[in-house]
Amino acid sequence: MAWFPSLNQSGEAVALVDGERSLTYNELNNAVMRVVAGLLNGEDSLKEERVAFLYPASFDYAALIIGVVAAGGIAVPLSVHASAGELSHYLSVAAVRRLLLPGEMRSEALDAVCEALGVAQLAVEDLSVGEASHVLPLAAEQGALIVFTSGTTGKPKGVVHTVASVSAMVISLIEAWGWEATDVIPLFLPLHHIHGIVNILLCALWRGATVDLYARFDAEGLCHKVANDRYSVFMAVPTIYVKLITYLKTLDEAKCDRVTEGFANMRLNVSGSAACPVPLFNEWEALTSQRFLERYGMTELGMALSNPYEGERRPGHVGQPLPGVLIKRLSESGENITDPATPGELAVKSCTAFREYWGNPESTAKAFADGWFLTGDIAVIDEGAYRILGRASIDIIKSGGYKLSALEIEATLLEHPDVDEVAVIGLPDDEWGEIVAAAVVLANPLSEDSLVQWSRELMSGYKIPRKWIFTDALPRNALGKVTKPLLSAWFEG
Ligand code: MLC
Ligand code: AMP
Repeated sequence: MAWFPSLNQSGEAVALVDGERSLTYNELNNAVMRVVAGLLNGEDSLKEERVAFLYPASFDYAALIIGVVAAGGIAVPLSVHASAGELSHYLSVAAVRRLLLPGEMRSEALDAVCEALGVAQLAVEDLSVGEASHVLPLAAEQGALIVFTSGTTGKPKGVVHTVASVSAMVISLIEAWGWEATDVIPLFLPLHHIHGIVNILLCALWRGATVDLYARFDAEGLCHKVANDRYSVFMAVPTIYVKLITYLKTLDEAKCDRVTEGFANMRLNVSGSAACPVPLFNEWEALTSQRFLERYGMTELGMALSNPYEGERRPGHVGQPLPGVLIKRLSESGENITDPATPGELAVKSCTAFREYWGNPESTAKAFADGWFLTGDIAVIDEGAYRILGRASIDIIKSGGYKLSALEIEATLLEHPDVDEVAVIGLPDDEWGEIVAAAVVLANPLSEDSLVQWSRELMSGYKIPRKWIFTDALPRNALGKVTKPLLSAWFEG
């Protein structure tokens, strides 16, 4: 199986740019080969060893994500914003033995986690620079990538993609969205999720295009480059487009015009990972004359539905199944819905679908019905284009493109000795899509601030509720279950 043909074919073309530094495909190939030889250390395959890494967007990150797979391992890119507790969960679920990270990512808390789990920490430079090993060819079904995702139960699960499913995702999007070797794209999305990893980094590098790396989303720096016509393609979550519009409004007219022209001159602006509100679609078009290509995807599936690259892109709709994707819609009782206007849960079969949740056969089995992956997303079909209405579960929250589990946040907050009961919900929000809100019953007096500070030690900042209500009792039904739909009204006003 040819893994990353561009490494040998794109030669002196620039693969990656990080500030003032750039890396050609030849140099990337050498870096990948060093990772392969260093990890293998004389063996011929890592045999699906899960090699985790905690690198920000960097040349090392790119060499690792390609190199671990080339060496027969499973790449486990971890969030650089994760708490030590979250990292402990990821490392133990994936039974990781080696964690690669730069010195600045090391901490006492992480040292303790790694010691407890028997995980060796090393930097890319620490890998031995032995002779290039004889590497076994990759099999289509071997694992390539584990990405953690939240679900409706328990802590995040490790979604295993194979060499075949990752290759299929990349090849399908390159074809569908017209990637060219001349493309230049900025990458500011987190690199522990499919959007940043596959749709941007791997697609661009596979095609021999150029990726500008950003440590984080930076509207000013990005718009400066956009104004200089640096980019041909732009991909982001809706929240980022909202933030860009807010930033544009701070500029004087001439500067703003230059930036919007820069967007207008691109060949493609993609929105995804969360619903793009129609007013946002229209505002972006009015500013930049770009009609977003909105698409729908999921960690377990890669991209499933997409508006056309050429053809009508309808606001509020996510288009049609990508080639190789089969979709049906199911009723609550699992029956096939044929009436396009009747809402149904999307069930998907695709060559881009994941293999399993690592070490969790029970959840893997539950995720499918007769071989169809159950997405939990409800949709209708309007004149041939799918429209996502929402999710079947109230316990999944999408905030700024991150999928968050209300139950996981509740379980964490309940660890506080002064918290007796808690219910977490998502509230609609113009900028973030949804924001996290918590209603809490306290056992002992506790301030919101101290609860927030305490939470920071245990969870990533983006999971921490933005709105809090402290109450004597949560609304419950006759069975004692919290009636979450009633809770939203508590936060109004
Ligand atoms: C950051 N914060 C968030 C947040 N992101 N809070 C809620 N939701 C979020 N998404 C909080 C931080 O914890 C911090 O809080 C404060 O906001 C400022 O942090 P920041 O890092 O400066 O924010 P910013 O850079 O503006 O980040 C916003 C963002 C980021 C939109 C750039 O959220 C982001 O990159 N989102 C993309 C996620 C993504 O790639 N999803 C794809 C999943 S794959 P405090 O309190 O610490 O100050 C998928 C499949 C598919 O869904 O279809 O693509
Ligand atoms: P994740 O598990 O982080 O990959 O998130 C996948 C979820 O994001 C999907 O199940 C949808 O709920 C949501 N999603 C992704 N793209 C879109 C979109 N274009 N419109 C609405 N929801 C989306």
